[in-house]
Amino acid sequence: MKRRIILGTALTGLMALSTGIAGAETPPLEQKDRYKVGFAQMESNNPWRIAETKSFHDTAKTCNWDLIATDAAGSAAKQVADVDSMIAQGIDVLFLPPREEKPLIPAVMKAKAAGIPTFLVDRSVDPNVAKPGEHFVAFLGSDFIDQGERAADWLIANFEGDKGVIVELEGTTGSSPANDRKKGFDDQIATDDRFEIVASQTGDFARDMGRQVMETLLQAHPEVNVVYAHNDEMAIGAIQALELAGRKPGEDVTIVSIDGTRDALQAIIDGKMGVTVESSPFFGPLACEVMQKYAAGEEIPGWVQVKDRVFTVDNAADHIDEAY
Ligand code: GYE
Repeated sequence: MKRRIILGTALTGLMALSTGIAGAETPPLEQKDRYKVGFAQMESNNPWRIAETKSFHDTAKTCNWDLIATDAAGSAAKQVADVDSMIAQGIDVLFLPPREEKPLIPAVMKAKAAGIPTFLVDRSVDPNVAKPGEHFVAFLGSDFIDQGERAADWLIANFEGDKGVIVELEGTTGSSPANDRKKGFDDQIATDDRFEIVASQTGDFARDMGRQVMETLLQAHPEVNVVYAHNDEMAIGAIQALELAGRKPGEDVTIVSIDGTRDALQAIIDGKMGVTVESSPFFGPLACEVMQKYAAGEEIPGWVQVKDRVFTVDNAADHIDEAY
């Protein structure tokens, strides 16, 4: 019995050596004509997520992927289970947008243990626990702190009143964009003493929850004249709540947000929203390019950073046709 355990351990050790799974390196990716690719989407309740999933399906055709795409319907636990099932189906490579920073770490670790290289797309995991170049190859995505700072910069430069009373609608609790968009904005706005954030609450990156939270916060803070939403869906929800309460978004309430959805660009054109800092959902082509470089043995930086634009009344009409 003892002997068998020792043998088993030796065998696992050998396998680990040959595939690199036990070491500090990420698993290699063989160069082949077709790849079995997993894309474990977190939810499909907003245009951003739908555009991202479509981008992966479109890219599958041009990048020779046999794509397995799942939808965790807003549950981190289901997202982990979806990755388990992709591992069981023998995917070559995993693209994972982790819904929250900590709960998805087991999925990253399990993929590595199974010898599957993982690329995080659009959101990241807790960098103190899972690291690029070791547990996953790279994070493909935006600088969320910078996005928050740029939203604050626009407000500082364009707010005309004496006192800005801000309600902040946060994204999904425990997600990297919610953490970082809050930090970037809050730190930057603290440099201008005209502004005060009177309430900051999660709307889970969802339109309807943004509307409901705004309704409640408006009752508690009727003096609010600025809304900073961590994404456009919540900003649109907030606009609905404000209008229902007889307020005039764009006139007596300044709305600043992040993403660049079609509805947000339309709201800017209509004069209801001031700015949206871009956060693009079109990750498919970048995923294809980075994966091919990795398979060719090229060095991949731990963070493949996406550059974002800013949409205001000056350029919203020029970009609405390419929006989603
Ligand atoms: O801003 C939001 C989506 O993770 C960058 O998630 C993404 C964010 C995006 O639900 O609309």
